[in-house]
Amino acid sequence: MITLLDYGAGNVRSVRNAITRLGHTVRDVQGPEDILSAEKLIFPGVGSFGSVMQRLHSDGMVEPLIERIRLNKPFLGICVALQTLFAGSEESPGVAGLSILPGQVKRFTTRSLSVPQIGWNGIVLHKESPILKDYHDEKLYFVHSYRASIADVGPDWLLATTDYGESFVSGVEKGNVTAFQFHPEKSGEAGLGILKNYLDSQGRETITVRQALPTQDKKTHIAKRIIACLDVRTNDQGDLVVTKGDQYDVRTDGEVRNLGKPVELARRYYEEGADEITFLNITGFRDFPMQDQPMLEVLQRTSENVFVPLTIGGGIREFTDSEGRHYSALDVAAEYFRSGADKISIGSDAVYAVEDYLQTGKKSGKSAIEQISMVYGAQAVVISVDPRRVYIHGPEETTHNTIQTATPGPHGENYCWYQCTVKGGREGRDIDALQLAQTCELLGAGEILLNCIDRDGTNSGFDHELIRQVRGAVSIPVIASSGAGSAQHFVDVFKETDVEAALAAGIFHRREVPVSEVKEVMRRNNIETR
Ligand code: 1PR
Repeated sequence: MITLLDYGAGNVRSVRNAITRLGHTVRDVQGPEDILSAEKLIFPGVGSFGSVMQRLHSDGMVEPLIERIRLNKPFLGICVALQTLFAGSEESPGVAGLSILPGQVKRFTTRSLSVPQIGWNGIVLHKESPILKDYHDEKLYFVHSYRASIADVGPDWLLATTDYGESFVSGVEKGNVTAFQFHPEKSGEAGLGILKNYLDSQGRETITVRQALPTQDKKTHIAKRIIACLDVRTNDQGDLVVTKGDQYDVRTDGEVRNLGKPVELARRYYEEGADEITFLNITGFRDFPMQDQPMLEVLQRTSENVFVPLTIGGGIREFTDSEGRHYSALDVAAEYFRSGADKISIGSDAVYAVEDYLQTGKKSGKSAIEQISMVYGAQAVVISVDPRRVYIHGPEETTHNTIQTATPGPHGENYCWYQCTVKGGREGRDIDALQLAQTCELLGAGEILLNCIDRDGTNSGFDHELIRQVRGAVSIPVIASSGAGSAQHFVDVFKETDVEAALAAGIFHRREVPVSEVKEVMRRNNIETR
């Protein structure tokens, strides 16, 4: 019996599913007394440092947690839970942590790498740990903007470090108390193995100080992520299917293309080694997702078998239903997080939010981006950009950000700008991709999913010109999307641009290239991969 400290924020479903999958039963902490009486406790930290601490205080959990740790009772903290062990965090100035360890958790200061760190990175082990046994050479999934400093953690606690521009603490352990900055429940089979080690471990009565391991200046490297994307919609027969468009047109001879069932395909991609799965409800701009129960069910069922991050997009916006009931974008997102999503992706609504911002010059605080980012953190908010090239003869023809292009337009135009669209590419707006990405970052987005309508479904490779333009303008991670037709195209995009991840749909659905082959070719080309 495992006791879970779930205070109702974000996606704890995956932790639950992982524990159940490993054959254990989950019990929830009902009150402070359960913290002390639990045989084994898991504390998955979700949200900002301040919101976690506030919640622990209001539920009366702070004292029992400190006492549990003092008594050396089995404890596993994940992500922000590791950070709460410290005295405080730059993320929430003035808020005290559990203060088991001294010092402040700080924001990454690296300028050359995107923040948040999103992706699969390694760990350097500083002492043996029964919980990391067999898995310390694996890449594990991290998602965070703040990190604990090695200087604040003595040898009695320091378990693992990771490098992301700088070295930081990715694991602490003393006796039966362990905490990780990475997410074992999102780290595939390796993560499940780590959780199993914890679930099966026999707590030791006394704390034995383990000998430090030689680390020999080992460094870890973040992997470039490969993401499988499933565009989902109801076909004319009323079935929810994975479809795929050519430049966003998903019909052949008037019929919606049916490339498979969402839950089955997601599982296949997980087993082939996809680092992340994205679902896009491509008719979300007209259907209301809260009535779209099948989509929620797709997520719930997928998260039972898929232990890598899940993103869901389509229809994330505020809505008033036919009975006059109002749902904020936050309500919609919350429903998705509860169903197993780690990130939500916003398309059309982001364009409208940016138009508002550019008109008023002020943040309204009301946009979906701002609200969701405030509650769930920037790393949970992805912006899906759907741009299309507008060719021109010279930059003087537009006020938009232009590029000189190596693939000229139909009339020999050597320049273009990338026009953002809404409603699945049906309507062009007076905003370019660079403006959109930059403004969304300002509003609190944590990642950009950069599609390209001109390349979508063409198998002709990613649009490096677009990717370079946007990647160079933001400091959050960018996912290259649209046009992948071979494993080499992934190698090309990672060599030619600085993107953190690349996404594809058609080649995976049509079984032209499996995810495993993409990774094999990346490895052969010395591109860091999981
Ligand atoms: O506007 O917030 O409701 O979100 C709608 C979402 O649905 C957006 O993310 C938008 O990109 C997506 N979408 C809407 N219509 C379509 C369509 O195809 N008719 N799909 C659509 C866009 C997603 C791409 C695709 C890549 C890779 N497709 O990410 O997966 O281009 O494809 P490829 O590898 O086969 O070239 P909202």
